[in-house]
Amino acid sequence: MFKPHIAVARPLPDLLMQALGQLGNVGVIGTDEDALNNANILVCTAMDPMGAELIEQLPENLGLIANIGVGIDNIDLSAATDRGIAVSNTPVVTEDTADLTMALLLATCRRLNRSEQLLRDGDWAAGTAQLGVRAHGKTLGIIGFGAIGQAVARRARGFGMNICYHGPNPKTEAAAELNAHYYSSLGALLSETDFISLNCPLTESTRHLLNEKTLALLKSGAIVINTGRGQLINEAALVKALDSGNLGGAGLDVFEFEPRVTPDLLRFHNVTLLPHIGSATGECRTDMAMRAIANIKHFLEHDAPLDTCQGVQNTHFTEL
Ligand code: 8YV
Repeated sequence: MFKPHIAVARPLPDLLMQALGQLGNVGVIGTDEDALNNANILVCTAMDPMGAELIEQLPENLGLIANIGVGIDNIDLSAATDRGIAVSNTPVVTEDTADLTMALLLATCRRLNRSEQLLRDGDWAAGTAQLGVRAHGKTLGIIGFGAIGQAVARRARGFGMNICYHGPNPKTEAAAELNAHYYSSLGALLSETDFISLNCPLTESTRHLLNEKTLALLKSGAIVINTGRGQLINEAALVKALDSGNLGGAGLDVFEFEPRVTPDLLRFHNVTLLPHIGSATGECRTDMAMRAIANIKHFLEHDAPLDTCQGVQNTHFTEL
């Protein structure tokens, strides 16, 4: 029976390596000298850039790049398509990422980290003096109303928030169900909402969606939450907005220069910083691993993965 060669871009958890081992001969790039030689399948994560140059050099027999993660901005999709290489992702991180988005929103507006830090330092009084801002009754502007954006909206409605969203097109059915109001203008959404949650993919049209110009449109005291991708925000401009006092705070799970965190961000007590843990529950990581395996199996049996990323509508976000 044909045993494919599977190259993995980095060492993966043991159970996943074992499951891959049952499907084919597995080699780790950078560790096993000939991991890429004759590889039929390449397994990677959001942390592994698969640019055009690298894709062009992939072996002739390589037919699938199986990404472990829903976002595929790490992969040059058109270079893969040009080479006839299929690309798959794992769209099973929706609920866990939405949970983390709400956790970041609440932690930031109620100053949880600062209060806890003061308590741990033995300063109970200073901890109790930390006044946050309330979430209920406020308006949340969600940028990107796909599966994750909608899951955030469902949760935020439970917290008594009003929901607005911006994206390339209105999503009338989901919006009616969630009582969410569509803004075709990003600028209008930014200037009228109290919290902003970034839940759109990173593409050429969303890179630095929040920059000096757009951050200046935010309501005074607004709070920005990012569980999408770090490069959606120009961090130098974010630091300026925080320094100006106009921005009320930020909750960030992802960073522009990940895994490096812009040092200036560490100065602010109204900023919550997490190391890209949107999908980091045991259950979600298991779901992701199983989905990647399912994609590989489907590719081996039917010459196409289950979650094919090619031909997906290109998300074009409107300009201001
Ligand atoms: C990462 C994510 O893939 O699904 C995504 O797009 O960003 C995350 O789930 C995960 O942290 C592993 O790199």
